[in-house]
Amino acid sequence: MAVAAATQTSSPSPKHNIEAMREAFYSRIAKKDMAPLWKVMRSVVTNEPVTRCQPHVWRYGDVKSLVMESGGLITAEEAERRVLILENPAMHGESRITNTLFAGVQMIMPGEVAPAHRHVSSAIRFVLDGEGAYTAVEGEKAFMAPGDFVITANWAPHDHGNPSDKPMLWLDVLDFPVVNFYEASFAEHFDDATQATTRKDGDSLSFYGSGVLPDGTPTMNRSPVINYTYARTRPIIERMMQSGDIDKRHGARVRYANPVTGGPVLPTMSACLAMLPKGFQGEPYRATDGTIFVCVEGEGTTTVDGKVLEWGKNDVFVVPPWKRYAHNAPKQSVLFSISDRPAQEALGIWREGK
Ligand code: GTQ
Ligand code: FE2
Repeated sequence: MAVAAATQTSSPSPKHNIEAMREAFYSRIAKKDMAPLWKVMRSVVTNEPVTRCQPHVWRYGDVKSLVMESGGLITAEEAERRVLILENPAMHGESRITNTLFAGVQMIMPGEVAPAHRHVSSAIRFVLDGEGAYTAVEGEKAFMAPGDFVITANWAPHDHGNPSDKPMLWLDVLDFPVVNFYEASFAEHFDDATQATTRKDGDSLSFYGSGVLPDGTPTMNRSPVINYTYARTRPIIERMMQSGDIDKRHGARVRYANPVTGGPVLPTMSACLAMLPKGFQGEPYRATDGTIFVCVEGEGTTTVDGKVLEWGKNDVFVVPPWKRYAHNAPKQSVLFSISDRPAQEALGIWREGK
């Protein structure tokens, strides 16, 4: 006691004093562009994933009428791409649905052309409405129908057109938040609005997606198949379901694969198609990849982190990284999904859990 009292007299507040010394030190090192790690350690090396991304659903009724309305305001040619961005409610103005992925709904009206360009960002398109519009990718036209899944790989030239008599709408998902995070974006705009198509329509699917490969096909980190049609994929999940091959969390699910390697269709994004049987009550699941779902058929709910998202045909919903979710389907339903899982796996950071 006497010692403490003596200390206090000689130095009124050693605690205050050390704090003041630390603060003075922090200001001095800030001038030399340095900062103490110990002040931020727990927030930069977090024990669990931290995300600003919120679970959310975009109902197709709203999306379709607003996208149609945008058709009266701007042409595809003027807009370059007439797309309404699906912005995560917690990230307005950041052009993203999760921290790593962009999503938007694009419309091409009859007779319109969206001019040819290419960029480092990879894209997937998932067709929601219309039939007979095409996307020309790497010299091949892929005519699209609802439920079709089309990829545009890194630096692949692409333009879209609609020779049909109905508007076509699709969901675009691109990885440009990732490309921009690395500050590695390039793009090129071609003088000709449409690219010369050098291959026959459907060549990529018949060459690479038929159980054979042109001899000497090199290994590649993106799929050589451009269009994965619903007509070919749906019967597979239906047969899986009939034979009882149903995952307790995901339903009867296939993963779209690169036929050369068995790996994901793109190095940054992977996609799945799942059928949920009538009355499905999925077990809870979580993983570090933020996932975008589209309801292709049926209706149901997905409970994400305690929040119930209701979905029906063509609704889009997002599940943030590491948030626990479980699907419920009172009717037989089909869900398409896309996420940044391959990018995380390539870096060795992807995890899943219950
Ligand atoms: O269709 O090429 O939604 O380049 C965003 C960027 C679509 C496209 C988007 C794009 C495209
Ligand atoms: Fe593009």
